[in-house]
Amino acid sequence: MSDAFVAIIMGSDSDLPVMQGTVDILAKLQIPHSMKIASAHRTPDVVHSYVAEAEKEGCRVFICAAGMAAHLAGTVAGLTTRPVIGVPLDSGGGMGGMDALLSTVQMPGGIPVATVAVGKAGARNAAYLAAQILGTADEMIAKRVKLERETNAESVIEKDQALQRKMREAG
Ligand code: RP5
Repeated sequence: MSDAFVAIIMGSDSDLPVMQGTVDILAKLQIPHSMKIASAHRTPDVVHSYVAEAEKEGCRVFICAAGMAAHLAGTVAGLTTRPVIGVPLDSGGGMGGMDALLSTVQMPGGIPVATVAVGKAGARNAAYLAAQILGTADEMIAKRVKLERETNAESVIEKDQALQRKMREAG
């Protein structure tokens, strides 16, 4: 799986700050990835050609992030049989991301988009989910995902220990 990578596509550069969370986790798990700005509405031809190109180059999972009428993940899902993870974003459309959530998740039967939570948590979970998908065929990735889970659990335990100490000190 040396050429295998995860392709991250986002509708706008305004999505980048949130999607940095995806990139950070993929990097931490040592999973090769690409980033592309392409819009289902503004540059549909680019989306079409990029999906074909990415597949040819070894893309195993697509992560698609968009806000408002977020049709990017659905469009990509219609163009590939690779797993597509959709990240709905709150892009200030005045609906708190509900617009993007419904646009991403409500796919017709036969063309699935694995939709994660709106915003930051979703961006992070998209990376973890992509890693778990790749981990079914790559033992090293699976091991790194397990280790990451353990590390995250330890950090919660440490936070609780700190809280308990603080409460004891406060009497
Ligand atoms: C969507 O519209 C993008 O994914 C972005 O979340 C939103 C707003 O885009 P900009 O107007 O900031 O470029 O297509």
